[in-house]
Amino acid sequence: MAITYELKKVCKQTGARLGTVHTPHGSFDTPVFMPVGTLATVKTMSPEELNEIGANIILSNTYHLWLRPGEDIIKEAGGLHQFMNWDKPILTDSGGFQVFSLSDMREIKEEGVHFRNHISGAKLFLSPEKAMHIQNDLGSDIMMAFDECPPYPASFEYMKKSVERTSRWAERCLAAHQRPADQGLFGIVQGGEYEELRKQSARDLVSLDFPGYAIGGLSVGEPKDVMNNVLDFTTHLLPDEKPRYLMGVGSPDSLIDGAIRGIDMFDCVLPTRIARNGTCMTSNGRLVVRNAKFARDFTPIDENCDCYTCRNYTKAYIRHLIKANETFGIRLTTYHNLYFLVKLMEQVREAIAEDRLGDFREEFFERYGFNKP
Ligand code: PRF
Ligand code: ZN
Repeated sequence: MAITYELKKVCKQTGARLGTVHTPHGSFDTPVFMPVGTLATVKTMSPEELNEIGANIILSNTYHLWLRPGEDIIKEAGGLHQFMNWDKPILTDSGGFQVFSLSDMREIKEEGVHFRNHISGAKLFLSPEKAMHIQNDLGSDIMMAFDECPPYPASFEYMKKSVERTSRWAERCLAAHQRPADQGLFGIVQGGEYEELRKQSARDLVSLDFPGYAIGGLSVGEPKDVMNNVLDFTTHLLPDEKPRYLMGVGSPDSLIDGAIRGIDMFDCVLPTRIARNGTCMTSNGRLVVRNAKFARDFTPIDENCDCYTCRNYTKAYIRHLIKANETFGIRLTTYHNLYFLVKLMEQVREAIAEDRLGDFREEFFERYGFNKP
């Protein structure tokens, strides 16, 4: 099996899991946050810098790499790892979600999805078989099944039809997968906020015996307590001996609350996206370094951070760079934000090891300002 999960310990205070996922390109400890490298690069970060901050797995996207430069070119380069000079694990999303969030005029059929290219406007078609073929060519360590992620809110009737189609698509993905020996394929549980449908989706997918499972269809506009509630009744439907991945979630509070509900893997564009407009995650909450009040602030972004950015540069300098559109500014904020989340997950793993993730959550939320009304 390409992907194996080792459950090392369960936090006595919260039930969070400490583990390790093994892949053909090495192992990573969980819970983990995966930086997003949509177009075969984590925007502004070199692979050396990703190594330096302690990132041990990154995510990339089938949809974007299929359109540009094309999976044939990446295959010819020797696969995505070689193409981008990253030799640690890579997870690729299937394109399912991106088709629904980025494209115009999509039409969902049993066979697959017809839509228009968000760059050129050309007519395109993506199906379970095609998503598997592209991901086999990319050579990612973890591939995702081709699913439908319905918008929030969706009616029970629509969601039921969608979940059933996603289960049929998952079966087609397994049948089309050409490299099960060195690429692990994860199934994606859907079902929106409906407990009955999450149960149905989990039952269908677990019976297909994937090496890991994702929970999709969350962080699509629903309130946080809806997401936490869905996790409360969904994670325990999944086998203990397989990794669980919550897709598209990356705010610090949701990472901690997800880990407490038994999630092992997370990804999100949030830290890198907000970094590019000058917003930083710090131990005292979000900080907008572009803000005029930092024009003469010669202290680091986060006094409690020992990253390259915080050891060497001031808010005043970074603010100046970003306001002047100097690319070094967004490199510094991106580096800091990713370091912040990677370190946060290290602290979460340490707290699980010592059975005190509940205490850690309280302290973190207090400092970060989540407990304020
Ligand atoms: N499905 C897939 N990718 C995703 C999602 C999903 O539901 C989400 C939902 N937040 C993010 N990325 N395939
Ligand atoms: Zn820093």
